[in-house]
Amino acid sequence: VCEYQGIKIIRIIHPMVEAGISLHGGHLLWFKPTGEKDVIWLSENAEFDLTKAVRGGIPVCWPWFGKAATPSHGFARTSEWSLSQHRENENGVIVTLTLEDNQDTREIWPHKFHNQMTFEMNAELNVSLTSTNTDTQPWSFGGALHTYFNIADINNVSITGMGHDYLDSTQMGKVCQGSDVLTFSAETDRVYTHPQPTIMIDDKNNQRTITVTNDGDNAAVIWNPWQELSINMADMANNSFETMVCVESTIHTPTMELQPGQTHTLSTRIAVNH
Ligand code: TA6
Repeated sequence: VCEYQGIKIIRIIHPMVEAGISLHGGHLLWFKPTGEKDVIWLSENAEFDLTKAVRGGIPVCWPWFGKAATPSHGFARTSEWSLSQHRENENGVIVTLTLEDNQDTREIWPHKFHNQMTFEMNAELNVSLTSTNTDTQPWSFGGALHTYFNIADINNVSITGMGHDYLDSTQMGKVCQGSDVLTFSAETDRVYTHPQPTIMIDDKNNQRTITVTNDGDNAAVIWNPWQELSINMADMANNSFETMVCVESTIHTPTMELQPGQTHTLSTRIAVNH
């Protein structure tokens, strides 16, 4: 564990993989299988500040997605998580972090919970968020594993497996129909409501595809801010939208209800193929 601007980061160096996980936000910051380019994008202008979410990596949006309430994307991504377990052998590394309700979280969201993030890292990355209702009343939640992927050039990337039906967040959630193969030429911010279990990012200029297999979700979000929005974001360099795309394992609408003692796991598995 090292510390950077007050943020504790677990650095993983293993023959199969290098990775970094921040306790602030329970946030994976980088992931690089040996011999591969970075799979996850981290903004060169990322701000490491305990009051904000880091731009890039895999922010944990919970217990809601987007602007459903304040703060945007929930409080998990700006909360301090605890390291609960670390195991490694020749097959890879597993790190688990936990976050439970405390006075700060109950002021924002008045429920008791136990969350566990599990990061299994080898040539692949398997990230899961297991939420348990430790309260005496049921509660509902949404959220996302808001993964930022590192790509060579957004102008030469295509994505399949998102399904057809989506809500367009750039048009106030208008219901739209898309095509099988998705390419990018402008700001894109969409909630796909019937994604396939496996989504493929064809990163042509890197001569690789990334497969994203989500589970426990009911939607897949895709996001690229394009130039104008990036210019307006202090933690993103003006042209860095060209090398990132978010594909997110998401619980959108309807949100998920958990009875006392009940558990739910939201996950994303990420693999690189040549
Ligand atoms: O998942 C897409 C999205 O909700 C976009 O609307 C965009 O705002 C993005 O997430 C980033 O949100 P943030 O709060 O991290 O700036």
